[in-house]
Amino acid sequence: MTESKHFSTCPMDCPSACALEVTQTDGRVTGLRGNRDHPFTRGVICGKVARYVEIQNGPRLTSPLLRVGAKGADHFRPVTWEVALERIVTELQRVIQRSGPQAVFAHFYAGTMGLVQRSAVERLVHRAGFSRMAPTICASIAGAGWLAGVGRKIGPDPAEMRHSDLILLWGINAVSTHINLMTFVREARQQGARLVVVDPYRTRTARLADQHLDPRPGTDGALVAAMIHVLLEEGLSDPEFLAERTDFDPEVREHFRQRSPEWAAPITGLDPAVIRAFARDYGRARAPFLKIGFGLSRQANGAVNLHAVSCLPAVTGAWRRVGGGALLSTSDCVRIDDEAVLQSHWLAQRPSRILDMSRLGALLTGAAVDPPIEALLTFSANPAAACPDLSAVRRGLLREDLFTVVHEQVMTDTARLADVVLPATTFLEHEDLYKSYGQTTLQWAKPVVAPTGAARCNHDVVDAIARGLGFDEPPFRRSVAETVRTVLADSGLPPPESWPNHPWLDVTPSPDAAHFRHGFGQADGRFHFRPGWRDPAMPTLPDHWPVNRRDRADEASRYPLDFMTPPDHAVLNSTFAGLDTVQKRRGPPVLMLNPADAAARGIGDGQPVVVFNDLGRLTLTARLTSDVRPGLCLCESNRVADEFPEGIGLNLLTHADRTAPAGGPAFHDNRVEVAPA
Ligand SMILES: Nc1nc2c(c(=O)[nH]1)N[C@H]1C(S)=C(S)[C@@H](COP(=O)(O)OP(=O)(O)OC[C@H]3O[C@@H](n4cnc5c(=O)[nH]c(N)nc54)[C@H](O)[C@@H]3O)O[C@H]1N2
Ligand SMILES: Nc1nc2c(c(=O)[nH]1)N[C@H]1C(S)=C(S)[C@@H](COP(=O)(O)OP(=O)(O)OC[C@H]3O[C@@H](n4cnc5c(=O)[nH]c(N)nc54)[C@H](O)[C@@H]3O)O[C@H]1N2
Ligand code: SF4
Ligand SMILES: [Mo]
Repeated sequence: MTESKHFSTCPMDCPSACALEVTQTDGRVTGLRGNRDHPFTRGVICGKVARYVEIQNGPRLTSPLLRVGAKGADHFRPVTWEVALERIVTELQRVIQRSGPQAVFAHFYAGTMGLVQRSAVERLVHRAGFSRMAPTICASIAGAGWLAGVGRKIGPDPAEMRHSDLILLWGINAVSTHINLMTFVREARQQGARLVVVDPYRTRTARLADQHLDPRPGTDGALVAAMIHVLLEEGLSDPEFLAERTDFDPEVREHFRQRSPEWAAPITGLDPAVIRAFARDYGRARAPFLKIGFGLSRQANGAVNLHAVSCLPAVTGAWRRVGGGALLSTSDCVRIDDEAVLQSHWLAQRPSRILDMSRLGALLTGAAVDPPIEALLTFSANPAAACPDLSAVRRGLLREDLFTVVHEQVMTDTARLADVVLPATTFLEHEDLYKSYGQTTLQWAKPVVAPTGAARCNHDVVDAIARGLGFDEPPFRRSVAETVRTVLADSGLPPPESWPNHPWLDVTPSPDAAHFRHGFGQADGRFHFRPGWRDPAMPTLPDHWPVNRRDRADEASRYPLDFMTPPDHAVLNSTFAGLDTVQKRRGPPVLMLNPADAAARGIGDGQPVVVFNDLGRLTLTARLTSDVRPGLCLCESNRVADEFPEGIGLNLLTHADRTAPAGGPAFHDNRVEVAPA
């Protein structure tokens, strides 16, 4: 028996981007653990990835597959890569000849966050003139909200929390979604800091907090406006910071003067005294660290709310202090030039249309799409689970005239509906570079084991399809290793072997940069209370913007309950959802419902219920709990279609409406009615 240890990086779409230590025994991966030397990972990884061997050595796709029989019948036959590629090339050429290259659409996301693998398909899109994709499924609403005020996606290093006396986790369920952050929260609490969680339901994170505030979903703008009202009225603001470092002026002051806690109370469902006390706690804290999550942005008014929350440290000048300020994302800590991956220069010759990935259902089924999508290439994504308005997505994927290719590691809800399924390597089988949106290192990971079966990485599959289509340029003939080196060189970064902390590179911004001491990321260097939304319907100042499902008269009355679909603890998006062990441990999907709402409907604990709205109906098991307030119910997401009697996933009940200002689904902004099944 030969055993060896290897460095790697978790490739999941998770802000932690953990540095891993992987054990390999006789050519197989036998264990994964957190790297103890990495400054953010500190030896801790989540329970999900700790069991990654169940995927790595589990029911993987090992060979290309061709569909046999009707779509969705789930019959495939294994073929060689040659046969699969020939089929793909023939079908794509047929579509291109008939309807032009824009009839081909590549839908890809963050199954791997690796810089080289994740975006590989874009160079084929650019060269061939396929339809381009607006990557809105996750971070576009939050990003817009943050950039409107702060202007740049950096902020204080979570390691600063130990200097903070108040930690706010706002719209983030870090215990489930960003476990390593909790290491720093724990350290701060040992030094005496208080922890407050703002989340509409009592999450695992909220349970740990000194205080949990549970505003109704989509009302953070109102809560913050009232907090700022109190901060200004009670002398808890920093007038010098406001005058010198922000666009604050008498008009802004007058706006907040009209937003009292009494005004916000009926909107948020919080007691005015609670809002007032919370504002005072924030205003009196010396160095409050505000960690903002993505969850609060997944609302129709999410960008407005997120911008509002980001205003708090600008009012009190908390940015000035070590341990104070706010952090959404660290993604601008390092500037990566990935033109070697993307080859976007080809766009100049063939600028193609841009389609919104979150509206895949409408794109595949709508009459207004011209030319219609006739071929779909899916990489590192599982739209038949992750996209909103699933019934439209599913109808689209079932179109007999749609040619679908899915490149995957495991059989997923999307792969089941494909014409050709291609086996993909895992991060333990291919090389890549990883930046992070929650910590401040760049990492490099090499393969630990050989590919499983005939699996190939995204980079190689894209290049093989491109060459089959006759694109023979050098960018389609480079190895992954060469591309990694070119990306680093183009970004002005040294090759990985020379990184002092090999295999990671510290890209932590200076404290001055992280606290914007030389100016915020706006042209005028100031923090903007005026978000300057280009969409004239959006409020000009931080406010409650009543455009959510609850605010639509027709829907609010027919569907009396707010309904959210936040991520499950044990599953990351759809990764791990297919494992038997996970499904057994989780049991069937559960609807969390307040006992008062259950009583009004004659629903008992553990009883099957139907949850429905205009989009569809799903059967779940009721769990009566005061973890949700009256009027709110929710189902933690990330299930496979087979776990529901209806054979379709939770996103059946979520809307795909384009959210202002830049698109993106409002996954937690739904209305439903619930009845005994
Ligand atoms: N276990 C697990 N971890 C994950 C993932 C997963 O699926 N499972 N997904 C990964 C990905 S892709 C991402 S983007 C991150 C996301 O991780 P987070 O940033 O934590 O975002 P979410 O989990 O979507 O939502 C966080 C919380 O926001 C709350 N929320 C919903 N609406 C509102 C609101 O209007 N106001 C406020 N204040 N809160 C609200 C939800 O109840 C939820 O508890 O997690 C990553 N990590
Ligand atoms: N209801 C509801 N829906 C949601 C959310 C929610 O909170 N609620 N969250 C949303 C969010 S934040 C996000 S980011 C999206 C995620 O949406 P997606 O990114 O579409 O969902 P994933 O489940 O992460 O799918 C990634 C797939 O990529 C595969 N994969 C992993 N690595 C590789 C690789 O190297 N190559 C290839 N070819 N495949 C690979 C995995 O096996 C997995 O099946 O879901 C969104 N959907
Ligand atoms: S999913 Fe997140 S917390 Fe878990 S190992 Fe990966 S990066 Fe770390
Ligand atoms: Mo995400």
